[in-house]
Formats: sequence, structure tokens, C-alpha cells
Amino acid sequence: MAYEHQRIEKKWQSFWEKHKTFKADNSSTKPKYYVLDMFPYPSGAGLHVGHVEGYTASDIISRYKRQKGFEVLHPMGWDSFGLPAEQYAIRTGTHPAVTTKKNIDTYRRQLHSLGFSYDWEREFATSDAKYYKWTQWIFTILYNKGLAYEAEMYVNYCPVLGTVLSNEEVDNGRAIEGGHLVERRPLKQWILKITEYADQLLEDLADLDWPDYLKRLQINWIGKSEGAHVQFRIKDHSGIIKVFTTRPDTLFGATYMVLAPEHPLIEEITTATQKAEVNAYKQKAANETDLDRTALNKDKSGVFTGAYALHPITQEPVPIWISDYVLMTYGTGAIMAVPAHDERDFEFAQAFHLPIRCVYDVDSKDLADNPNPEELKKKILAGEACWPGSGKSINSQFSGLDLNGLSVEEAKKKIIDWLEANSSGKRATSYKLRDWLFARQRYWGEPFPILHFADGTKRVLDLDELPLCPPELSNYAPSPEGLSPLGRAKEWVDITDQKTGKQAKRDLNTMPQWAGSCWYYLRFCDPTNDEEAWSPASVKKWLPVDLYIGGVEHAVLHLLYSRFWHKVLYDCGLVPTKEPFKCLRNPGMVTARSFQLSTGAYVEPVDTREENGEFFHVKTGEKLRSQIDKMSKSKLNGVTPDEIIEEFGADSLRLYEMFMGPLEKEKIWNTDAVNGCYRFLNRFYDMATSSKITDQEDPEAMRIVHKAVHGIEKDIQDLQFNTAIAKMMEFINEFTRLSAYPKKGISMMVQVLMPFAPHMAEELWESLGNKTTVSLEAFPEVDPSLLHESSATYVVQVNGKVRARFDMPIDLSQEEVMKLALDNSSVQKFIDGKDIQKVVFVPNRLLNLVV
Ligand code: ANZ
Repeated sequence: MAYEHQRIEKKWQSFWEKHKTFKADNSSTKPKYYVLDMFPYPSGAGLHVGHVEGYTASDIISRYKRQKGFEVLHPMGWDSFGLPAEQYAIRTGTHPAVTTKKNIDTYRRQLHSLGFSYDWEREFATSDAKYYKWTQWIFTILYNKGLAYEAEMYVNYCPVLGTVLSNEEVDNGRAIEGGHLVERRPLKQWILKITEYADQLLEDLADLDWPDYLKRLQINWIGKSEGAHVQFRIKDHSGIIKVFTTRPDTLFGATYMVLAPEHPLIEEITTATQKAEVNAYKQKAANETDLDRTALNKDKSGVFTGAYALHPITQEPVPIWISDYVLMTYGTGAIMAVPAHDERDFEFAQAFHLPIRCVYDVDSKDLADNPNPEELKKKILAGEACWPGSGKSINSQFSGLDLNGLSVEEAKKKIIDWLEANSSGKRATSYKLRDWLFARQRYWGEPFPILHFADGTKRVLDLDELPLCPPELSNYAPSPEGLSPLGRAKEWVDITDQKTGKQAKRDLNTMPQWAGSCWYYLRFCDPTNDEEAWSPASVKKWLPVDLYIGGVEHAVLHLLYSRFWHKVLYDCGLVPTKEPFKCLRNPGMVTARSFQLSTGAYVEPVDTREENGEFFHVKTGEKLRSQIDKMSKSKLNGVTPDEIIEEFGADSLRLYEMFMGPLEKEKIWNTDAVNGCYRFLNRFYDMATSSKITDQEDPEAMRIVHKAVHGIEKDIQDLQFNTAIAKMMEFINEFTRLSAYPKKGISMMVQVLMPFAPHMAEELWESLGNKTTVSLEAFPEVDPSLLHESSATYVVQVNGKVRARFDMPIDLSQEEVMKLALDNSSVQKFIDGKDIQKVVFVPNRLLNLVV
């Protein structure tokens, strides 16, 4: 019988669908396991093989956990609000709901064709009114708790996308979506107070089984710094400048101050002669993003205000400057500059000839990496070089206060105590994390459930007024001033509020696309509940998500935002756990080789041939430029699951995706290599339908089976699917050498194959005469007594050189192995009567004799 993947896969997909094989039961008494994929944004391009990688991994675990007796929740849905559908609507006039539905249909069909064991009855899209009703409801919770507020602030505005973007959505001054330039503009915005949860978001990371690099990304993004606030009085002025510093111990080295150009005190303190210059500088700085401003290699620029502050200890006057390297959005928007010990201050002081006073004597040991440590030390002490490290405090004594001789930590403690005692400052913590800019001036998102009244007051809608659906529009484009397209629907915007009878305006903003994905894992617990977002019992049953699989690109976006919402909901008693996602893994990116002609035009991979690692164009023979890239349409190196499934079947695709390499590593796609997995499946199929199958249980054959099952199970538990598949391949090699295949052994291997290649497993299970569904059978039990090998191959070395190899009975003692080895003439020859001084013995592996 030949392996007909197309027939088999269709047959079992229909079977699972008809029998609802993977339905998760909320009232089950089995232990639960919740496996979640980051649900996709249904783009026009359809699913790509990168999606398939993570989804296959989560499906293997879902299927394995069912085999181990768990009630498994493995759901799928659509993150369907967002920019691309809307931009398509602007170009074509097609309503985003229409495009979205079409794309979702494609994704659903593709996921079905991969045999993933989702409980499809739980499917929803975040743009369904039945879903976003509850997204809006959660916003009302945030609002009522004071965690959502409106504020005029400088925002990242993208003129091309016509919307503001959050800090997390901007990289290097450009929108992550589309790479368009972003500018700074003051706008009234909805903001969520994520900063109120900064400490909890940091602390609770400790309990999560997440990759360290991912935790690090969140830790750095939250950016907690411990230090002090220090107050400087202003000379001949009643105002005070408060600075945040992580190095209060360098206070004696503060020789000038810098205010951010937006600092509110500038207006008051700037002297008449400096006004024009200061104003011009402020204007220039207003258009720069924080990122440009803090770039380390940037030339320092700034202007003197004409005013002086008084040093809090010595009362010496220190000049007050303004410069763009100080950000209004961090700390207090003002710094004490210590050029001797801070690189940025040092560059600034050099550029403007400001005094540099060294207050740390650096230990020469710390300069050892430098070619000329003594010379450098001299320069540091003379204020001609910057030393940001540690040492012993010097030049830091005044009146009763003496820091000289202290280490950085000792000096910090002493100076903070002094500042607190003299009401000149106190211990303080600062965070890089900013509040979350939560409004977009777009159409395709959740409208805010807010009414604005003429007197400036507002009202948040009650649950019985939700969902608030967006109006129908024919023009979806945002207005050039950055105003939302919702403003065009006059009848929708201007209403008489039924509850108060007052005239009201609806809010014109929509929520960012992250809103829907902040809580979708909760809705999957109870997706059809029309009375509540979820019932308490349903989240008690399923939370937390036991395994979450998705891309690292969400590290400081979705994964931070959803943790924040979850913590708010936890504080409201609405969810039973502090954290949503207990264990998280990031599949590595799937990349592919792209090929370019000398003109720069890309060539389809099928039109290339390889010779000694170089690539040539088949038609013209031209040598091609080739590189490993992210898959993309424009580079012609994208691969769709559809084409692979058509040719090799979903089971081969699933296997190949897992066999490419360790889950978390980047992998290079190679369509030719899918064939290898296809051949393996063919061999498996031939073996399991062979006439060599017998009812006899040969112990040697069963030993091969149990060893394979044992090793593969361990790999599945460790999410090492590539080595699990390698073990299946080894198994086939070993097993097919036997003259007869015990049916029991074949059945066990079919069960082990099931999580990886479920269609073939079902087909073979049936052909072996079973009436049950292998997807719901238990994982085979390993008999430990069959795991033991009867013999072990020893490598015998003399002085580290291999001199012999022996097969010996398993688990002999060191003495027994020594005796057998020394009786052997090829070993004796090298010992040659000499004394054995040392023996290295690794049981069942190695004996090394040192003479
Ligand atoms: C004096 C000093 C001396 C500083 C020294 C550093 C080294 P992190 O660690 O990133 O939190 N700073 C404070 N507010 C700032 C702002 N709004 N814009 C730009 N820089 C600002 O950085 C804290 C340090 O960054 C603070 O400590 C301050 O410089 C500067 F040897 O104060 B420091």
C-alpha cells in the first residue's frame, strides 16, 4: 500500500472535525493543561511557514498532554483589529470587516489543513462586537480605577500612518509598522498608567519560566534605577531645581546643571540677554525624538540660560544650561552634571569649556586594560579624561561633611543621609518605563466607551451600553491634522445621552491593536459567555496558561501590556493568578536564502542551481548574490504552507518544521530537505503496514521500541523536537533490520508518532485494527526493565591514547573491567610491566590507565 498523504489527511481532518475530538471540557475533572499560541493577525498574505513552526510545537505538546491524561485547552482565534486592513480599506474602499473576514477564512482553512488539534468551538476574532464589548468593559475598569487618563503630551506622531504610536511601536525614530519617520507633537491622548505596576511587573518576572533574554528585555525596558533626588536652589530666584541622579556620591563634582529644553523653569530663569538664543534652541529640540537626543555619538549642543544654581553643600554658584541630551520624560527633566564621571557630561563640558572636577581616585588595577594606565590616571585626576567607574572618593569635603576615602557605595549612603538630614534631597527611584499611550486616531479599532459633555466632564459607558460599535464610513482615511476618521460620522459623534439627557460627544479615538490581545487568553476560557467576559469558574479552571508559544518581537509590547492588564484584573479579584503565562518559549525565526542578479532583481529559488557553495541563475548562468533573509514577498524567498502540503503533506511539513533545528534557534528553510521527512514517513508507513508484522513479542525488538519511546518522551518533555524526530529515524533504521515486527511495538510507535504526524498515525492505528482514535489514546508506558542494554562497549586508553575497544557485560565494577582489560594482550603491550599510577573509570564507557 502506498502512502497517499492527500487522501489520508483530508479523511482525518474531517473525522476530527465531525467528532469534535479536541473539544476542551470546562467541567472535566482531569488535571488541566492550557497551551496557547500567540494568535495571528490575519493578513492578506495568509499563513507562512514561520507561523507553522510555533503552532506545530504547541500542537505536539497539546497532543502529548492529552495522551498523558490532561484535559487540554488549545484554542485559536484572530487578532483582527489593526492597521493593514484599514490601509487596504483606504486604498480600495473595501470595508475592513470584509477584508478581515476573507483573510480569516484563509487562515482557518490553512490551519485546518495542518491538522492542529484546536478546539475550534472557542474561535473568535478581536474585531467581533461580542468580543470587543468586553475589551471596552475592561477599559471602563481601568478608567474607574484611575488607571486611564487623558493628558496633553508630546507623542510620537507618524504623518504617513496618520496616527500616534506608543514608544514600544517606534524604533530608531521610525514606525516599526512600515518604517516611516515619526515626529514629536503635543496631542491630547488617552494614557494607561502602566508605571503604577512597574515594580510588580519587575518582581513577578522571577517566578516565570521564561527565557532569560526575554526577561532581560522587560527588565531593561522597565529600567529601574535607584539613586536620589537632589535639590538645588536658584541664585536670586525663589525656585528650586530638583534632579535625579544615580550617583549622588559625585555631588562635589557637579560643576554645572542642565535642564531639558521643555523644562517649565526655563521661561522664568533665563536672563534677558540669553532669551533669544534659548528660545531658538528650544524650537530646534522640539522636533527631535528622545532616541535621537540620547544617541551616544551625537555632538553635544546646548545654550546657557544666564542663571546660576547654588551647590547644596558648598553654596558655590553653578551655571544652568539647557541641552537636548537631557530628556523631559526621564527623572525630573534636570540633571546635575558631573563631567569628571559621566561621559555625556564630559563631552558637553569639553564642548563648552565648563569646569571638570575629579572626585574619585581610580584604582590603577581598574585601568589595566589600558595601554598606559599611569598616564590615564593622571589625566583623570586632572579632569582631562572621564572615569565613570569606582574608586576612592577625593576632593569631597566641606564643613562637617567628609566623603574622602569612601567607596562609591559608602559615599552614596553617607551623602543621602546628609541630604535627607538637611532637607536637600532624598532617596529616589526612577523608571525608564513610561505610561502607555493608548489612543489611536484610526477607524479599525475599538471605540472608547466615553462620552464628553460640553462642560468638560465625561462619563464612561455602563455595561448595558456596550458594545459601542464604530460608525459606518465611506472614507476611512485619517484627516491630515491627525484627527480620527470617526469625527466624520456626525450623527454617531453628537448625541443626546440617554442616561443623563445631556448633549454629548463620543470620543473620537480608537484603542491600539494591542488592546484585543491583552486579554484574549481569558476569553478562550469562556468564549461564548454573553453575560460576563468570563465566568470565575472558567478562569479558575484554566489559568494560568501553562505553555505560551510566540515570537520574541512581542517582548516589550504584547507580553508587557497583557501582564499589566492581568495584574489590574487580579487586583480587582477577577482572575485567580498574578501572572497570565507561566511558561513561555520563543520559536526562532525561519529564514530563507534569497538570490539576486547583478541588477539587484530577485530570482525565484527554483531558477537557481548550486555549485560548490555558489549559486547560479539557471537560464543565464549568471553568478548570483545570495543571502539569508527574513522571508518576504519582495525577495521571492517566501514559502507558503499550502505549496508544501500539496506536494508532501501536512505531516511532512510538521516534521520538517520541527526537524530543522532546536525550537528557539533561527533556522534556514530548505524545501529540498522536506523530502527527507517525507521519505521517513514513507518508511514508517511501509513498516507499519508490512507483512512482517507478527503477534509474537520478541524481547530484542521490544527493547528497541521501549528505548525509542523512552528517549522520545524525554525529548518531548524538554521541547527538543528535533532530537525526538532523530530518534524516530534511528528507530526505523534499527527496527527494519529485524526479520519480524511485533505488532505491539509498531502500535506503540504509532502512538509516539501521533503528536508529530497525527494524520498518518490515525491511519495506521486504524489499519492495525483499532476502533479508537489514536489522538485520544494514552502515551505508551515504558517498561524500565527493557531499557537496560545487556552489554556495554568500553574504550580502553593507556595514557589517554585509545588502545582497545571491548564489549563487556553491562554494569561491571571498576575492578572487573580492569581485570578483563589487563588480561588482553593489546593493552598489556602498552602497560609493559609499568606501575599503574592512576585509573579513570566511567561506568559502561571508558577505562583510562595512566602509567
Ligand atoms: C549625576 C551623575 C554622575 C550621573 C555620574 C551619572 C554618572 P540611569 O542609570 O539610566 O537611570 N539623568 C538623569 N535624568 C536625566 C534625564 N532626564 N535625561 C538625561 N539624563 C538624565 O541614568 C541616571 C543618570 O542619568 C543620572 O545620574 C543623571 O546623571 C542622568 F558620574 O547624575 B547622573
